[in-house]
Amino acid sequence: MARHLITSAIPYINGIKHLGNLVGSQLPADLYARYCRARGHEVLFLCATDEHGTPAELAAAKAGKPVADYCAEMHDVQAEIARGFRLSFDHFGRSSSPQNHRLTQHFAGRLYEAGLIAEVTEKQVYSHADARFLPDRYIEGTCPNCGYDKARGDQCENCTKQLDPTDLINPRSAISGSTDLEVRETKHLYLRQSLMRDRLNAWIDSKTDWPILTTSIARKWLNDGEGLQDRGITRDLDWGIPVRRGDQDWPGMEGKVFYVWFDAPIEYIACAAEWAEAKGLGEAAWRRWWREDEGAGDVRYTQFMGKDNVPFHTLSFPATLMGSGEPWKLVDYIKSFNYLNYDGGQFSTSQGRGVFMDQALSILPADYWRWWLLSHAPEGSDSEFTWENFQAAVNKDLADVLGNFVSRVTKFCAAKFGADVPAGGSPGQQEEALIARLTTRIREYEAHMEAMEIRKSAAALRAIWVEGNEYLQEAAPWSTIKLDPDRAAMQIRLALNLIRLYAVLSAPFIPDASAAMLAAMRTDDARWPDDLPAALAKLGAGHGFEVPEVLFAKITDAAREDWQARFSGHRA
Ligand code: B3M
Ligand code: ZN
Repeated sequence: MARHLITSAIPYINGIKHLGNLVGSQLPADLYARYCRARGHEVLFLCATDEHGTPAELAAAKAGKPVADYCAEMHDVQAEIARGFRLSFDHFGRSSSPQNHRLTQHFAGRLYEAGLIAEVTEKQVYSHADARFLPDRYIEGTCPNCGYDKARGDQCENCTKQLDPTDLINPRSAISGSTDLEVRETKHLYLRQSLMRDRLNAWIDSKTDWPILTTSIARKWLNDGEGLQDRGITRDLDWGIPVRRGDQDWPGMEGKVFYVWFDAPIEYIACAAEWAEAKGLGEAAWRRWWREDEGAGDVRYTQFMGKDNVPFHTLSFPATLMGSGEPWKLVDYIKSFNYLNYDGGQFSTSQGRGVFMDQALSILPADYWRWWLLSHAPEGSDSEFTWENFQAAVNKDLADVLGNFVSRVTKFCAAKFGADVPAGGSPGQQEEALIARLTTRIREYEAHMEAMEIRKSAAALRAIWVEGNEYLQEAAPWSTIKLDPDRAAMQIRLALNLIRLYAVLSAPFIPDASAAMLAAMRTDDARWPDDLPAALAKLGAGHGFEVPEVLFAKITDAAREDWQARFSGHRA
């Protein structure tokens, strides 16, 4: 038994995530958390909403709501969808929590004392009408290069030229349209990551077991071009965590907040504190997951994220933790993902192209999506969602292979032997051979799950389901029953036990179907099959069972075509 701390990248608060986002962090994290729990480990699985930054402010303004209210509402919306997908977070927190305010200010104070924060005076555009500084991309004007009149302060979309806001002709605020702008001096804090380059390098070098995708991104930022850049960690915004050093004011930083990417990873820690509070546990309860000196020495910490988030988790966040000089738990393994594309293009949040999490649940139950997404996780390279492929996988893997097995076995037994597990007969060579094959396959499945090889795990699980079908085909209890009813009873008893076994093994992928299978077998014994022969004898003669409702309905061509048209773009 080990202790696993598991976090998924925390989704931005503004808007609902698409399936590509889901498969790149929350869903595989859930798979792993469920697996670790099933193997008897102690697990703390955390996620939260990432609530600060300009996008949150602007989305709230667009919705005509105070930003705090907007975030509270959207947090509940995301929490509800996460429940819909059966994401088994121990806590779904909020980066705007008081715990995160305290911890973020604490880290800033420690980094300052360690000489790792620089105060830099910069020139920035201030809008009188909006009463705020404008980030570069919220200033619009005419491009000096091509004359395009909607160029942004950071780049012209038309000719792709990189710009400074002061390059723009007739600059105006993208928020209010006001041209009453002024360049003002303002002070910002920089995290001096460059001073930690050697430490970070050595740390990344020590991670020889990490996926190449993770380490190659980290090395690129550490060593390429100008190397590790110091990063601005403050912004001139109203909404966010006020800049303080621990519990003291920070002279010259009044009215400023920390940059969203500074406080977001700290929420992984704060979320544990929120969890402890919600559970009525004390400080020690969460610190034993996060402080090496308070019990986290034996914790294994795994993070899940899309590749775009890797630099922040391999460099900036570790720099924050190491730089504090305190024994905070550093990540042990980062599982990162490529992108999932949608039907010949990209998922697009702005164009509403692709399937978003709420829409997905409105057309099919969570397990259908979980199975397809996990079995096609973009691990080695980008992967693509197509409706044809989705339809084929659901119909074949879930309906034909697994669903059909469950329905054939239970229906046949109910018709020929009644509503209890039948008595009689004893296993022979065929059964021994099956058990030997299954044992090998289960060990394979476990090895892939432990290595977080998600596609391989799905393939191994499917192969375990196939074994059941092949056994049934070979054993043919519908024929055996005519000559040797005892032997048929033994075969069907084994097959009913396979249903329970499949429920246990499949739960990390398809938790609802797994629960339905256990319920049909009238058991809640979901112990992992460390001893397979024993696991396959759990449901003994006389144990009642039910014929379950159809586990997985097939997707028709008509439904597929309808969805294909509906999700091609321009979400209503
Ligand atoms: N919120 C990006 C995203 O939602 C960002 C991740 C933060 S992880 C600390 O994909
Ligand atoms: Zn231009």
